[in-house]
Amino acid sequence: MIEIFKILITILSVAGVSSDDQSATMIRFDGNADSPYFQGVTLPGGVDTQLRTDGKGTLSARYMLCGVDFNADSCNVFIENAAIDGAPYTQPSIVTDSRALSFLNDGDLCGKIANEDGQLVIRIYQKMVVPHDSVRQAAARCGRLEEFRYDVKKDGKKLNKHAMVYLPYGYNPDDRNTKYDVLYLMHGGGDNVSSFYNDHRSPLPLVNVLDHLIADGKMRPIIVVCPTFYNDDTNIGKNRMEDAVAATRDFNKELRQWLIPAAESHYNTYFTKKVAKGKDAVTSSRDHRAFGGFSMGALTTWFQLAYDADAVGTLLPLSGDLWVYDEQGQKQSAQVAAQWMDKMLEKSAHGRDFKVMAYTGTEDIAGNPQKLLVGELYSLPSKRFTPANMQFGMKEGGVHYYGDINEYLYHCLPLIYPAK
Ligand code: FER
Repeated sequence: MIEIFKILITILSVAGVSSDDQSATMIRFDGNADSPYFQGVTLPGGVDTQLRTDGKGTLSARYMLCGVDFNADSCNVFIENAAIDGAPYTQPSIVTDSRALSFLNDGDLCGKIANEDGQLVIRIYQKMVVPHDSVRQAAARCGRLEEFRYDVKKDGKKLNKHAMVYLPYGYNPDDRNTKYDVLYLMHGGGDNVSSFYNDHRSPLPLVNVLDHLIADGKMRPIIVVCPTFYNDDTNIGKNRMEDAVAATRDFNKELRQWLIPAAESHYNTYFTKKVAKGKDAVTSSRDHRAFGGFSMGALTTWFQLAYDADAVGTLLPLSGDLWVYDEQGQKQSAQVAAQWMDKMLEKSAHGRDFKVMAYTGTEDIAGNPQKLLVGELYSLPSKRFTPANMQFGMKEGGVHYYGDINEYLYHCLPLIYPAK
């Protein structure tokens, strides 16, 4: 669920009437909305009508918000928020003249009413797309996985490393004119180049997600490259944190210098070494490249954005926050991490020109840390991160493993790679 509105409610008056078996209550209220998507207040006239017939209760709150959206455009938002007694979520309907928020007019929405220390809070969410059960089975037309090997020079040592590559159904290596966007996906601590595709713990292999989305015309075919921040596979099952953090921080260098030139010359992609004088080949093709990862791979992704936003246009940190340390090796707060990111991006030619699609789960160990980080990024005075370049979703009940992570990819890949 993607939180769009957070509205603090102040009750103005309550009027009620009852008969033997029915009751009606009308609650007039004011609301104050403040979220990265919209800031504003209710216009006079907001009322919640609660009806009770034969012990069954319904409520319907109707109100008009007036304010500004994340593009700083003035707009009105009409909300009808309906619920039945005992249901965990409300059913909102929205009418707005905001262009930035126009996705809400026919959006798949839900809402939640909470009482937080005596303050009534209404939240309205956009639902994330959930794969149908059939996606858990193999598709009729399948892409294929193959190992890709490439050379790296690191710390004065020559290494031959591997990545696991997904090639979509119909990919023809000889057809150099049909080019594909490339998504790099980095595994979590102690995992390896195959973890996204077919982790033994995951009921939803990424291969199925990709095959189905492509076959159903929900996204265009892409190439997925799963590398490793480790030097080899001897770390499988072991997650030595100090080693992993350094490796995730440095991976952007390997990506730019070794992996992109090797993989994207070998496969049919938009990367070409023939670029105009003064232009850089990796940067020139960044709009056709995305980088994402799970957990320590999400950390790799945040570091990728911070150190080399010029190399990738889209970033998918999945269940992981950003670890920034002080000189004593103490992990810093989300606020300090966000400020560090802001400073790093200040130096980049693409420091505002990126898309972050960040997702996690409410039961995920990275859930709260990532939510805090995203909140701090949205709150930066530089306004570098807004809903225009960063989406953040949280799956109710989502946990820290590839089954849920691949669901987040099912939600966001069609947004990044709409079918042509
Ligand atoms: C996080 C929570 C957990 C995170 C990483 C982890 C980078 C990784 C845990 C592990 O590998 O054991 O927020 O962000």
